[in-house]
Amino acid sequence: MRSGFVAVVGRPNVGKSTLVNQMVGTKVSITSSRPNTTRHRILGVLHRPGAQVVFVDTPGLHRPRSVLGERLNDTATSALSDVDVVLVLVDATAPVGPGDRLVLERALREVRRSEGPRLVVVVNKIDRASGDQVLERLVSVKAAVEAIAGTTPDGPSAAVEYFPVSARAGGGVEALTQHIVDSLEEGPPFFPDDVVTDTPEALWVAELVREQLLAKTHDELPHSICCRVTEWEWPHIRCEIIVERDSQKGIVIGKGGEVLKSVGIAVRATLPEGAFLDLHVKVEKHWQDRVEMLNRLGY
Ligand SMILES: Nc1nc2c(ncn2[C@@H]2O[C@H](COP(=O)(O)OP(=O)(O)OP(=O)(O)O)[C@@H](O)[C@H]2O)c(=O)[nH]1
Ligand SMILES: [Mg+2]
Repeated sequence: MRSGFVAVVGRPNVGKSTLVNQMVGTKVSITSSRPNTTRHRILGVLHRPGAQVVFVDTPGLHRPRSVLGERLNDTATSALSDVDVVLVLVDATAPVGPGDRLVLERALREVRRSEGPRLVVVVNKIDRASGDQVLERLVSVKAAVEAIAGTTPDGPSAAVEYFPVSARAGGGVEALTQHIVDSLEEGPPFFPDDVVTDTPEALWVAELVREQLLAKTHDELPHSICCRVTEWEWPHIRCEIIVERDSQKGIVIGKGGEVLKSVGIAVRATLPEGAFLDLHVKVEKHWQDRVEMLNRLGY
């Protein structure tokens, strides 16, 4: 039996959660076109004959503008320790920039430690880039790795591997997954065969509500939303949607309650039949910068 932990890190929005879902074969992490969608360390367990891979999805590393942002970065950075492989994702549709270099620096800091993880760099979204662009990203991300780690034959950059993939369409993902499985060492499974994640049910429902809200609202709102389940007495689930301002409350509810209603319908469709989802919107001024609030919300 081979087994191991694989941390997936990168700037916000590069497709980390989409890739983890694709590799695991089940949706374990919510995704959206907005940056900073993932706010927790989310596990996704891949079961293969003779192998188990535990992927660790992380919040996108970014320049924080709130205490929440700092905590998200801490969550992502701390996921790098005690893993066997670090997957750094970059986006094929954008040039390799300072945000990517910061991620590579953090990853290489771990890789350099003795018994540190191996580094695999993944160029994602190749379905939206030309062949020339993909090639340019592969070359420039390799140059960035070498600029940070040096080019000595037995140095950390010599062992880094590069994979172009489309996390959304699936292209290249099997080659990457197989490479990871083959590179793991002998070890016991960490989870039973039928377990794909350790996310508690209540947190998952709150995440599904937030995912729908991210898809259905605009502007600055996505960053201001937090969801949490406050009551779970099956089939009755009460989920609170926290926003920062009174004006945002109206947007989340929608004209005649239409936004909230469509969110409820979409989430209920993914839950076992009979679920009764009660959504409440609440204003908590500046919750993203209030330490005691963040503690209570589990960030
Ligand atoms: N075209 C294309 N879009 C992709 C691909 N992978 C992800 N996306 C899209 O990119 C957006 C961000 O994807 P996520 O998986 O949420 O990105 P993330 O890196 O987890 O983002 P954060 O959690 O905010 O850090 C979504 O709209 C995805 O559908 C891909 O391979 N091709
Ligand atoms: Mg994510």
